[in-house]
Amino acid sequence: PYSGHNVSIEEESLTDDVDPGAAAPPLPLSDERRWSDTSAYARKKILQSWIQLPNGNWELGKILSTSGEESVISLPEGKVLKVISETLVPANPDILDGVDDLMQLSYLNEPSVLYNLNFRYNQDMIYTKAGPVLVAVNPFKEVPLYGNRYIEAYRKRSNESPHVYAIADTAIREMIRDEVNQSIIISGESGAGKTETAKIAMQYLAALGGGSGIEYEILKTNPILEAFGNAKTLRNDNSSRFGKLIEIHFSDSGKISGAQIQTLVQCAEGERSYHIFYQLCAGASPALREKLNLSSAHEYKYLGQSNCYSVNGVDDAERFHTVKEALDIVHVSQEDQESVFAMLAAVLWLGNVSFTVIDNENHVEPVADESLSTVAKLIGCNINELKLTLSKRKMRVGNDTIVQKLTLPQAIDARDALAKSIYSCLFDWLVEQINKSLAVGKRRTGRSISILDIYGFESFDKNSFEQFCINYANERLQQHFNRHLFKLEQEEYIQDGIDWTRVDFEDNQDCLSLFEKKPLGLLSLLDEESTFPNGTDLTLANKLKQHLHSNSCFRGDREKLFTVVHYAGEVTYETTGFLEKNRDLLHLDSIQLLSSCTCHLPQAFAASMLIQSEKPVVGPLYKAGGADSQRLSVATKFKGQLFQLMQRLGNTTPHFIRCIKPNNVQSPGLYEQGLVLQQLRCCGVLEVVRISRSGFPTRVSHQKFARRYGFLLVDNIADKDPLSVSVAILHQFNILPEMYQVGYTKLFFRTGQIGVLEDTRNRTLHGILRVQSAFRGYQA
Ligand code: AD9
Ligand code: MG
Repeated sequence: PYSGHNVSIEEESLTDDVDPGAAAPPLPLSDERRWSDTSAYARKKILQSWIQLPNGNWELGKILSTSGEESVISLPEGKVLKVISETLVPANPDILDGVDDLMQLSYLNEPSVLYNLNFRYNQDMIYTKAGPVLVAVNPFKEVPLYGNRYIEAYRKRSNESPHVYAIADTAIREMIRDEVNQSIIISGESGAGKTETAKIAMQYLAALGGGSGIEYEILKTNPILEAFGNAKTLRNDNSSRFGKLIEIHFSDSGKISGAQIQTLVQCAEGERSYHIFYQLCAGASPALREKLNLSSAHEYKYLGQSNCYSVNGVDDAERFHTVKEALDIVHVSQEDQESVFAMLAAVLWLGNVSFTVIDNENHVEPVADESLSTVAKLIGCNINELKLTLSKRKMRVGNDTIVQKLTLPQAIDARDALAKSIYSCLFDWLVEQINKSLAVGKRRTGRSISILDIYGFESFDKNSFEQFCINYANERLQQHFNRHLFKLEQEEYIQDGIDWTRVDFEDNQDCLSLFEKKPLGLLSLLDEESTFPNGTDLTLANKLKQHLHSNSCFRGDREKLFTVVHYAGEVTYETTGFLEKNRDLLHLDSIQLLSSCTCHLPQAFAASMLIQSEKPVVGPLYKAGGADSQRLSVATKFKGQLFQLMQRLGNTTPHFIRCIKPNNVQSPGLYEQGLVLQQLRCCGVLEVVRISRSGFPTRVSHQKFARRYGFLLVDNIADKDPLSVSVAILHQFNILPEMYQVGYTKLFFRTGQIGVLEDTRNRTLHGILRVQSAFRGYQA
């Protein structure tokens, strides 16, 4: 889009003034025109324009002249360029700089949105509305926007700038007013600020609904879940490895009465392991160390894999005490806490278990050292049983049970699968304890506000199983979003009897069906291939292509690649690792070992693993074991949790927050256009504003409208009903028919239209005031 050649034109000194009258022209009706309104250049009305530089960034230029197909523009550094007019994208007049709702922009194109967010970001205004959605750009530093003073201002509505507090406030009000449960749905990339945003929203709810003391317990779940569920990654020092929905209950009197947490597994490897391991190693008391036979973090193989033992600015020992206090507050007993720490130590020691080769077929056996004996002691099992579990596998073939000896890689897999399972059961168990502590009890009369903190849509150069799962979840959330926004909106128009030539309502049901259809959908086919012992990444890819090639949301690419047409764009996935990540590698022998333990946690874990097996989805390792030994695949478990989550969200009024990460280096003040743009596209922010504006987003009841503008009418209106008054006003001010619709109870306007009337009203009022004061002056 960049013609690239400088032309020799003398620099002209251009005045900066822009005709403010042209600032908010009536919106063109067609969306296409609003996106790239080049016709405006033809009319030579636009003075400023965006030009895309070869590096992809947009720069603001002044249009010096336009002739034929070419325009001459000057850039800020004084460079003058000749470009093809069509490649220019109109810029908004300066008076629209930094508007707090993107809907107010006259030209709603990508560079204008980027610029507006950047303009605000530079002034620490990290929140901006995009129609009904709140956009939050991560400041990566403390910004003075929080705390009691701000909470009070938003409660009183004396501060109206966009904020998480404002969203939380609206949720509370709508919950009370409409008697409908609410949800705040937060999404964004890793490191974009979802978890912080969720905490800020909780802070507001706790401040307004507090009083019983339970709000304090609810806030304390954060340090616990972060310790056990977060880890340092390259993208975020405190990256959540799980998705979370917290449902906060309110009593009839508007006070918080309890909460429920639901989690969603998100499989991904961190750079460091979960924070709690380092915290335990750094902060355990001498007595606890002794009891758990605990060493320092450096001694454990699971913690040393990345050589990253500390996080900048974080004191792990101190954090350990915070977590213990929080556990006290949510009523996890001392005894249970000790069991939890014992499980953590068991996992660490398990990672140190090593193997020796015992025959010439490379079969192995664990070395009977301190690691092995400590694990046995900590989980309360017989050391020989443990040894057997880590070196052999029982399989049933027909009616016979055969025992297979494990080779080194198999034994390592078995060991790691056991450690991972213990940890994930421990996490689930903790959430269960927290839920018990925060439970509202049976008499649940009030309403709730749920906060969802979950990964947003992801599209990288290479996309794997993790992106596959998370994008599927986002597809579901998007449907919820669409349906809420557009269907409800449409219903309102229809209810009010207005002519609703349907705004293109984008439904992503086709893409969801591609994932969910049985037996020929992505998830079913993946599970099926995972059960075949000979299934490979390539056979999976071929199977998908074979069965889905005619689906319009699917495209088979070369070798292991396939593409899904998501709502936020196409994503190409590579099946490498899909089967392995989808299979649950835990042996039945390991579950049996846990159920034989004398300690209560491992027993509880084994029981919960077996409950999972009720709806069998086979993995290759269990196929021989009969139905009772079959366990859920990772994708199926994910889908189940997602359905539960959607069920909870189903009957709520959603409020959306999209978090944006302005740079990849977690540093303040740095705003990378390309990175931001890609996220805006993924989270549908641009689309939302476009669609909202293509409808009639401003609504005013006839009564209110007549009351506000009736006095402007030239004709006498004393005996007229509000609807007639409304229509008379519209006619007198020549509001174009395509700019409004008259409903039974309300008027519906396109964006910006009401502003025209407001201006007239203000001017008239001003006039009246001037006349009045002149009159008073005359009297004096
Ligand atoms: V992940 O998907 O869990 O990897 P999140 O949750 O999106 O990610 P998180 O909330 O953890 O990101 O934010 C990352 C870091 O950004 C935080 O640790 C803070 O240092 C920083 N951050 C985020 N939001 C704010 C804020 N409102 N004010 C100040 C912030 N710092
Ligand atoms: Mg997070």
